[in-house]
Amino acid sequence: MMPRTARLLAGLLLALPALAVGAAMPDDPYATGSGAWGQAHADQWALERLRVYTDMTPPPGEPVVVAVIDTGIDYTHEDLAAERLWHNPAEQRNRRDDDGNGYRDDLIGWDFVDDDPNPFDVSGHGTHVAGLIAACTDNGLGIAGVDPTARIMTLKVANFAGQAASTAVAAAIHYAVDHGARIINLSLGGEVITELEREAARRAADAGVLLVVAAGNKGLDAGRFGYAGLPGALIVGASDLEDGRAGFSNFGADVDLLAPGVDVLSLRARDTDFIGLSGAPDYPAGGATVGEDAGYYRASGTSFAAALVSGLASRVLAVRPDYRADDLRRVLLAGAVDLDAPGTDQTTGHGRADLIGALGADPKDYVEARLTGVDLSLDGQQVWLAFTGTAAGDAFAAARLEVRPDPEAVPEGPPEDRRLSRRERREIEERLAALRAWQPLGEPLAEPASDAVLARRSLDDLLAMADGITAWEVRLVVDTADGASRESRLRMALPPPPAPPETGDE
Ligand SMILES: [Ca+2]
Ligand SMILES: [Ca+2]
Ligand SMILES: [Ca+2]
Ligand SMILES: [Ca+2]
Repeated sequence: MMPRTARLLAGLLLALPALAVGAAMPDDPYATGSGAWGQAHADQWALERLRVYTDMTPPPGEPVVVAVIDTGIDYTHEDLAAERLWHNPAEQRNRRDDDGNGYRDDLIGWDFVDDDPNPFDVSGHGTHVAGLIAACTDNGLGIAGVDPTARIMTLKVANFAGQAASTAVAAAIHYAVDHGARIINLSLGGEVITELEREAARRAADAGVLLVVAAGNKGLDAGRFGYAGLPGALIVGASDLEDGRAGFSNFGADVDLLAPGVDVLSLRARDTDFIGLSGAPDYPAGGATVGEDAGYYRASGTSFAAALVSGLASRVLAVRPDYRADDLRRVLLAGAVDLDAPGTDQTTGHGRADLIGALGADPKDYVEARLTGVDLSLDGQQVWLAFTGTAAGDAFAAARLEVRPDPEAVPEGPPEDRRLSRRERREIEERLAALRAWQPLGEPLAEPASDAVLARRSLDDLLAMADGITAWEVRLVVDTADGASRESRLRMALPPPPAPPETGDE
């Protein structure tokens, strides 16, 4: 009979099949190298940071199909061989539409720009994205991909300049859903989304397909930009080498998580230089090209952060094929490494993506604590603040909202003033300590709430709490069924109190 501890250990190892395997670095030179373009960091620092190398054992399940809706792919690249591509099993090259799906000879996907079966990449953007997800790995050549077993479905919607028609994007999403993609990567710009695209995204969500979307590179609140508004989408911003938000990355309550998006190395499509094409100032032609054969390329942007998360999602799904899109989203968020303010915040969302965290998270043991904003309304002379967000999940037990003045706005101690008595100093110290403490904002929540008003408070009330300090911090704390808690924080500036009515004296 096995000793009890050994049995327990065996049970634990069985429960964690993906974590129990030792690390083995792939033999691709850039996977282990550094300084390939004179930089101080690892060539594939992004994969290292996501802890992709911790377990390179091929997952046991079926390859996951990831649709890349982008500028196409250079399928002749030697580090992205044919076996990394999705092939339409019901189609043959015979100028007929064998599977009757409306697309003739769509062997590996479709070119929605020219409406033909050849989605070749003349820009380079789509190839860079695809390489991050599924470049040939452990083949002694170039880079490693995040999920070496994934298959890329190539759906070309953007021309050489990266412009895409909304009809093409919508059609591509439908194609991906119809042909078995489990993940869709959408790393496109564009500020307006159409109802057609929204409908397609809803259909993808209903079909259990995870839509991974780049937050955008304007350094602004993502909520105001196009594809971040698609229903059900997982919105990815970019992090930098120091695990902070990259300055160009959009942010805000809509950003779900970050992934590395600065100086990210991937494949270069033949004869392309998309940074040069974008008209970036001070960029010398070919400056981002890497390797003796110029087959690789480094670039920064939320596009590549999104691609890394698509690869991560694919890798998780390969290990856990029974996960629904919702489960996948939950473990990616719960498994992220918390950055910036504790819990979900406006700068980094749930934090930076992490493979081991995602594989270790349980989608059933999930709670969401997420403050999304503060809405102001005027009722007579009284200004009201409504705090909105989500406090929900299977493991939800209770939730509470709390506020305090921004600790940086609260003085460290009493002023250096000889006239203050000992008693006066003590009183000031007590008052400052009270200001630093969290104070409840309304009644605790006994029931979960999604995208709802979680608490309401008058401006006068808040101003009275803080001696005229207008920089505030709000936090939502959700207690879980197992006694743990998750939180979300939001910084806000209180508006000035409404001006008194004009008296006509002045
Ligand atoms: Ca066809
Ligand atoms: Ca055919
Ligand atoms: Ca390789
Ligand atoms: Ca955080």
